[in-house]
Amino acid sequence: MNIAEETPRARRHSSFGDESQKPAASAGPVFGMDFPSFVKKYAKAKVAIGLHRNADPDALCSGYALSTIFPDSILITPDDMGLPAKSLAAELGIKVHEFKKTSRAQYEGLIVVDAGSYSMIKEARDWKILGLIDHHQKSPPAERIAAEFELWDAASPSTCQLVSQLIQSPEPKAAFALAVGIVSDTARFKGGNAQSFSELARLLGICGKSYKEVLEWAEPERAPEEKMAMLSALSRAKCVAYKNFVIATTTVGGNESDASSSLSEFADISFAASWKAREKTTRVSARARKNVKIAMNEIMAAIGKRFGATGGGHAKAAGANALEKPEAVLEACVSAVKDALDTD
Ligand SMILES: [Mn+2]
Repeated sequence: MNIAEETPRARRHSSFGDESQKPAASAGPVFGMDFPSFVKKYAKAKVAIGLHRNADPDALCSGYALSTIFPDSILITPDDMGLPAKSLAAELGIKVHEFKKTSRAQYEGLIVVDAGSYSMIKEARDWKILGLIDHHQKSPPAERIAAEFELWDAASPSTCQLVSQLIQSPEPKAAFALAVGIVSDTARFKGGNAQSFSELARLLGICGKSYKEVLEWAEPERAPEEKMAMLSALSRAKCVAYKNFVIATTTVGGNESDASSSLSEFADISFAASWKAREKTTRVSARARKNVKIAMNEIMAAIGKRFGATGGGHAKAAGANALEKPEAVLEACVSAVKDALDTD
């Protein structure tokens, strides 16, 4: 499923003053041992830091920043990273290994970032899980990854923000990477909170880079053919109005996450689906604008389950896999939204 690359948008519509001002030292709910003890325990160990499949800048950058405090660590991923993460890794000279080419026996264990569910990183099932830092909604217990050290905070707009709050003095390159991850995963602050701004300001001070430079890597220009594909997906979109909400759907050859994001610039709720012929699976990506109260991760979990697979993510950005053709899945998504709006 593509939930890992789903970018949370505005999480809540707050009036002044109701946004909790956590001190920088507190990075949210910690389970198991505390972070300093965790770092101390594995400081000299050979560890792997696992990124979810189709890694995005939030996964890459939080993993990279973490790797700077575990000197004998590698970054490891199930498959090809997404294009924005891939070009950023090339720019910063970050080496990322593949699970299938890595001998597990050589490592003490795995620290998972930006994923809390085995459905986002199924290769982790074979590993001893040492640590977990994530901001996705909790997945069902059977899919949930448990670790010795867990920092799990679904209220955090990005994993990079959590890691930034953990690491008091990141190296300049790690600070730049974390800044890119924060801007990218908040969809340029649509999903940010007060700490997103304070951490970003701090990180810019450390890395000495401009916001413009960070933005260029957080939201890289697409290739012309990608832009063409996206515009044609938008022109094929079907829209329905229901109870004052506009629901839009479209099918794409890939990049369903980008397509549903683009649709949601105007539609209140959007779905983009692509057919993965090899897996005989539809991958669907969902978005909701800030005025929508229903949680898309719940809709996607139900769709995944209904069509023999899984789904989840964030309230405003979620995704699912479904063992059914895109048209039927999109139809089910629209009905699920209507049902949810009926009971809302
Ligand atoms: Mn993330």
